Amino acid sequence: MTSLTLHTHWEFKQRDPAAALQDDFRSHTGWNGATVPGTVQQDLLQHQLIVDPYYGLNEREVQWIGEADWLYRSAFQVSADLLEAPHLHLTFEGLDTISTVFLNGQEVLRSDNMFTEHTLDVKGLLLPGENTLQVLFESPLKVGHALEKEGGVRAAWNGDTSRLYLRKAQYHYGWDWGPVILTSGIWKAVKLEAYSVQLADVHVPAEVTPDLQTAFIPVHVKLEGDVQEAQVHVRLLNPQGIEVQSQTLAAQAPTSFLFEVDGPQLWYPSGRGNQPLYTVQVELHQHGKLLEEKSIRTGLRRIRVVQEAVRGEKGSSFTFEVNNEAFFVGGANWIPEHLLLNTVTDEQYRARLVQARDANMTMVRVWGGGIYEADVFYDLCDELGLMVWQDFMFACGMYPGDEKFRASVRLEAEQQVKRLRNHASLALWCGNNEDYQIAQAVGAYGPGGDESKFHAQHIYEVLLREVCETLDPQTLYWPGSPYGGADVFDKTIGDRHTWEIWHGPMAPYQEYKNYEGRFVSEFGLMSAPSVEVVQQSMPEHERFPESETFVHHTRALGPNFKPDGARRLAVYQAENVRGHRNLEEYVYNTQLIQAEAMRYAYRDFRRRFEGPGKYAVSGALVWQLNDCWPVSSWAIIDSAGIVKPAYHTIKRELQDLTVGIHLQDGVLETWLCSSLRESRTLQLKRYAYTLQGEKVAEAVQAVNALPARRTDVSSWQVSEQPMVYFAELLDQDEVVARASHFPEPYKHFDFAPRSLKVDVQEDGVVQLSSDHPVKGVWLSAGAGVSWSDNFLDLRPGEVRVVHAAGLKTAAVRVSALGAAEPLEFRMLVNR
Ligand code: BMA
Repeated sequence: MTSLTLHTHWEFKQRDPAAALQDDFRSHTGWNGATVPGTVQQDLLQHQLIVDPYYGLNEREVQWIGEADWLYRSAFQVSADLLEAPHLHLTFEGLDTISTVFLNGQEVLRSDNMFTEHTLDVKGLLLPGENTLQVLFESPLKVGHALEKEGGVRAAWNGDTSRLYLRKAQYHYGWDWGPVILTSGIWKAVKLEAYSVQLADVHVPAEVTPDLQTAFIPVHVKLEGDVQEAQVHVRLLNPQGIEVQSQTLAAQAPTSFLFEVDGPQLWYPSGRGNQPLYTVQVELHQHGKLLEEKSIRTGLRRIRVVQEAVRGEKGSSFTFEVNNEAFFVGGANWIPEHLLLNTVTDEQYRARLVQARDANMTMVRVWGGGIYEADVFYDLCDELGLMVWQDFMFACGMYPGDEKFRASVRLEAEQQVKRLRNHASLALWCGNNEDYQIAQAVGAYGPGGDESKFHAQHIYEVLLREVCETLDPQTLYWPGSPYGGADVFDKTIGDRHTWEIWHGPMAPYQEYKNYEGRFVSEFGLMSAPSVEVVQQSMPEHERFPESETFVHHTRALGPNFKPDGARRLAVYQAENVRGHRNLEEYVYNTQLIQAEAMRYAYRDFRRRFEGPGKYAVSGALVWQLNDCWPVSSWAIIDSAGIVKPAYHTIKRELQDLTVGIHLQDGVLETWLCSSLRESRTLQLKRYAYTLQGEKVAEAVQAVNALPARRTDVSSWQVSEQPMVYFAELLDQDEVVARASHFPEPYKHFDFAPRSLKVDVQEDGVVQLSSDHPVKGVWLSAGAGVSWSDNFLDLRPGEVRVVHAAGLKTAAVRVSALGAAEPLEFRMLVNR
């Protein structure tokens, strides 16, 4: 097979509505070099024809681009030899979005779905020598509005409502954490393929027997073209790269092989074991010649979602089991890393997913308002041991359900399921994001709801289920997120989005335990991005929280869908901390509140993973891991890749062993959580200190942490006075987990870090200590530095040691609750 990518010599220009289309394509003026794959916005930026939409208020200046039509053209050479090939196919892997393609002036394709690939038979259309491609992209907004005029306005949360009619990444229309940038362009590869016969698809539905002793690895090969005298040769390589089995078959379509592996090397989520990946190599031969080869990586694992009774409670669990082991799944929701998707590098994907893995996460949810992610994303999840909860691309809207729309969705779903189904990391398919929730809000779902108004219900409950059960029967299909139970807020069945905190009634973040679900697939609290991001994205005179620019970079929508992030942030601050005195303190305060909220959330949700028969809460995915532009948002990593304090809080709460304390009616409830496979005998130390740092009580005892569950420890009677409590869990004298309780609300107390000492040593070792309790010590030394631990609560007299990988400067900036400005500590040289 010959495969040529057609990515060079592309040009683009804005469509001139006054000119006839072909005249416009042939015109000599207005063209600029285009990047393919890419988008108009990326090219305009590259040619410095627009301002950076991410800076200041610039987003407003670039809206015209999404309202215009755009032309792309290129010429490519085809040799006479190539034309001889029996089959010639032209493939567009992705067109964004309303597009018409002309080959040598003849219309060959119309596409209105960004998520589908199109393969065209162009035999007979290609010419020897020069050929031309022309692509018209119509304004998604104009087309969407026309469709909306015809079909009626449908309810949507976030973005222009016309988005519901178009199969285009929904966050391009603006979201409560992202700008409006309606891209157009050839956003995925364009290829010309010449062949007699080709490997059209390889499906490897590997399966591990319930006793984990054997794995069956079927390999289904689909060929296209003239299969006479073709042979398919399939090899299985073990994770060490050694061929363990091979088979050859004469090609009929379809061709199936079966490998059987005794004692398979099992794939585990990160932290629970390794991620060995087997490789299936498929070679296609004809007349003794190798025509094509494909390599598929596969992981051997048994993933199940167990829904069983929860002892003494209503409903059922929602527990992921991998290789027969149930464990608490901690993770995060993923949004696209950028609006200009082609600017996201493989390194950026890796960096972000490594951050997730390093935070002890085992799952990422690819959220339905973004995209079916790039292949590299899933490859990395396979390698890093991150399970993927994969939404279909529908979010927060009452989508249409007519025949035409359904046909487009079916094609999209079939292609995406085929593309992703071989990945070891793929753990669950999910119909949509919050479409049941909005349906319930408009009276089309839930108790008393009129489901005849829920036009897309058939897509979620029949169409997508059918596609998944036919093409990927091993992976659970779940109709929506959230879904399950009497209504979308049901705490006892299925997954749940907990937004009573932040959205809705704006409940205090200390109350996460009142808003649990069997699997909490969303919850979160907003904070500002790092000071670095503020500096990079706003002019100096606008770098304060109340400025127009700052508010522009703080979306979040209120009940009337007006941006109200700044207002909600202000309420949570007013309830918990004293007013900020400068930008640094504002950033610190909002990030502290987010981190504290995530501490409550993860600790209280995990506390309910109580053991076999009582998996009351089996997972928690924070909204959201990452950002796509400089913004105040729920992200725990900002758009520069700088982690916020909440990142470290979550990382700690997802360790194999944790200790939890909770002050309730004069007693300090204490418990342990373990993800280990066996019981572990540990030492528990508890302390009480005055705010001034005087130790008033201390207790030490041996405890036994039961495997993969919570273990309760006897409570501690405590004083009426506001005290600071610390708990430390020790394994052979080493502290493996900590918890602390500072009196709340924090604003009533003076926690200023008066006696804080920070010693910056060589090799990135930093020692911290204090004579009195200090809350939330945040160390920073610029982007690129990764701290072994951060956002620390200091117990008086204790010396804490942390490591800063990549520390290049001698100075570390240190913030803490109550400090007006970060203190700077320098390394003492020549001491
Ligand atoms: C969720 C998500 C997004 C949204 C987030 C924050 O429910 O699904 O739609 O960005 O809340 O409001």
